[in-house]
Amino acid sequence: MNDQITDTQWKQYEDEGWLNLGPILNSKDLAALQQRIDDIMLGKAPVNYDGLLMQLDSESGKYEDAGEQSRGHKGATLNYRKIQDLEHDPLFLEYMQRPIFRDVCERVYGKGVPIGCFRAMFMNKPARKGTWLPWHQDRWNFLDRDPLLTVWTALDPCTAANGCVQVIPKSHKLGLLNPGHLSGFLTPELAKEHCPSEKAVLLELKAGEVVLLHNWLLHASDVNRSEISRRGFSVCYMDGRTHSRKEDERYSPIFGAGALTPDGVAARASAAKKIPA
Ligand SMILES: O=C(O)CCC(=O)C(=O)O
Repeated sequence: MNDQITDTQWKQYEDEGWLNLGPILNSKDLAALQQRIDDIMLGKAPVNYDGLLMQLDSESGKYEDAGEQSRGHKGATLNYRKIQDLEHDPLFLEYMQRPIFRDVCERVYGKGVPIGCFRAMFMNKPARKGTWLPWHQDRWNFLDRDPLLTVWTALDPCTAANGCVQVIPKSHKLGLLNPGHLSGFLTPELAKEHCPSEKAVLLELKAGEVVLLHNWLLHASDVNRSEISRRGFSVCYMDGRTHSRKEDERYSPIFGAGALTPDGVAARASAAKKIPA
């Protein structure tokens, strides 16, 4: 298992805007996270469902047909597209707080800078389903500074057939192309200009492997044309001093003073309502 990042790898990340860190989860830890996310989807996990943003997948494969993104369980099915706020699950939090990710955060944001979580989300392409996610950069116009780092972990083997993430290398150096995230998919003209298929690199990964993505790197992902689900866990680490113009937004501290702890999270989850009605 890889538990450190080298200066050579870091230079590659800075040049290309992405880096395959290789295997980070051993088979036991991988199996535990796979089981936990399936249990969450099936309504069997000891989590506070009212604290999780959950979205069902689309039936048509079109992004605009995906279910509403809102808090709470939406039925016992593996056909979820997205589940967010997973830092409130002790297993996922423990994984997010591994020393290798602290090291990467220090390289991005500087030593001693508190690190928060902009989002910790499960991104799923159920077998023979999934939704085309158009080309975009990860940027949100209500923050006073951009989060810069996403750590994407394969919970299944990810291939062209099941809708692996694809990227345009070095595109993080193009500056900011889309004005905001939610309406921020590239226009068809910009996608044609910057994301021709011959430039796209498919991030095919083994289960348990991790890629680092610069948040300005153009990325997309296709539908799943296979029988194998494509489960991924995507964590966007931010400078903990970031301010949001949205009054009700709070970001969980992950590294530094006041950071969440797996025990604290587990205790809060067990005090809250667990199993959905
Ligand atoms: O998992 C995917 O298909 C896309 C993920 C993504 O856009 C992200 O992690 O920012």
